[in-house]
Amino acid sequence: MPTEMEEYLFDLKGFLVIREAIDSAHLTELNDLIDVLKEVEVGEWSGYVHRTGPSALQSIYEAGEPFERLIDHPAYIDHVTRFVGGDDGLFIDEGFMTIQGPGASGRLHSGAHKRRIRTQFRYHNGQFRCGQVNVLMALTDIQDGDGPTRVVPGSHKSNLIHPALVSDERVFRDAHVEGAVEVPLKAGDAILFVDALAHGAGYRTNPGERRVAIYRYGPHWGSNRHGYVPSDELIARLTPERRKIIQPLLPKRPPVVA
Ligand SMILES: O=C(O)CCC(=O)C(=O)O
Ligand SMILES: [Fe+2]
Repeated sequence: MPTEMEEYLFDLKGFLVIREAIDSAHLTELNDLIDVLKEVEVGEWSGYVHRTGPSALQSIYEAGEPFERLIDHPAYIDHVTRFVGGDDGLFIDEGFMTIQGPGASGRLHSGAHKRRIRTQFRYHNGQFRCGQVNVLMALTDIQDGDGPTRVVPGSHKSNLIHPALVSDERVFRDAHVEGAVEVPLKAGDAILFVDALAHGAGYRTNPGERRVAIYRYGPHWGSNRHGYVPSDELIARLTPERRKIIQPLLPKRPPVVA
């Protein structure tokens, strides 16, 4: 479970950094799988993994056992459970990864002013009830110049839109954004944040690749953000604990009449 201090800081800032969440042997297994998957053409599938753009691979938990281990990794799963709250368990509504080379950047987006239900931050009666808690895992070092994730601490409770977002949601690229901080990570570290937090990837100036896996957790009654369904093979081989997070409810159909 998160410590009292972690809960205080998550409530205050909207994010936490978990150092050395993934060990180096596991990182090697993940990166070896990615080396193969990055050859998939944009728009094509490798099994149930979908390459949706130059940088994105969707349903990455279908890519093999090393990615399945990330579904309920002991380094963060109790934190996620506490911050999503409720008693009926979790659901991953999007599990993907991105690969970003030199010149890539992410725009600043989100912020509590939107009052979105799906991504909301909520705390009531001693319980967190966040609609979407993201675990962003660094699979490579993401230090100065590598495009560290930037966040606006506290913006998960903001009432006003960040002034830099009003006219252009792409301002985050290279300029300093008032109130934002970079979160440098070593490979294996993770940042956990409620999606209502204003955030975005930084601007990569260095050569090489920035690789992150992102699993978004919400309450068990959610639905996949893009409509992806898990493969029968994945459902069959997952541990019961992991299966419940990928498919919390068994699809119910009338019996097939012969
Ligand atoms: O890659 C990043 O640093 C940001 C990703 C992002 O926007 C998200 O996880 O919602
Ligand atoms: Fe985001």
